[in-house]
Amino acid sequence: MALERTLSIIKPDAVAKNVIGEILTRFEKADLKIVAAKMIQLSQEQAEGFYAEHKERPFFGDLVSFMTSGPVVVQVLEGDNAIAKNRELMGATNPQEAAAGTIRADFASSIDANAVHGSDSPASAEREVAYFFAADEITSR
Ligand code: RTP
Ligand code: MG
Repeated sequence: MALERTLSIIKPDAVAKNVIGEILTRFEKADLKIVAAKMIQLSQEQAEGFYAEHKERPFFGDLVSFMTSGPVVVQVLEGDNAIAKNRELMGATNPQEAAAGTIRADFASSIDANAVHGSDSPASAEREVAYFFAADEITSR
């Protein structure tokens, strides 16, 4: 299995619900290491740039306003198969379709307020990690 890094974001709804620790615990219990982390308030420009691939989608405006509605916690997770493993822990985008025991099944409220983001491929992981973290902000252990 490949040692990978992936970008995770705890979205404003989950921060507001005070479940940052519960979500981070799931990553740690699944043997993903948190090798970088910070809490930030995204600007409109930052959110638009991050989700640029969805620019033409009908939900883009709602997505950007939701992601800027409060602070988020961005982290880099490292481990075997980290990208797919994190997507499994997250569950489906729509919490009503998310498997029992996943982060979105347990903490998301709607398809917009769906608790977490996770990179969906090695190429997006590389872009997204670099979007939020300089190389010297990521530790190795
Ligand atoms: P994410 O990028 O946040 O990890 O979520 P994802 O891969 O599961 O979903 P994606 O297709 O990349 O969509 C990004 C975010 O946009 C919102 N969305 N709304 N109303 C809708 O039909 C719709 N579809 C997507 C969700 O908040 C989703 O997480
Ligand atoms: Mg996505």
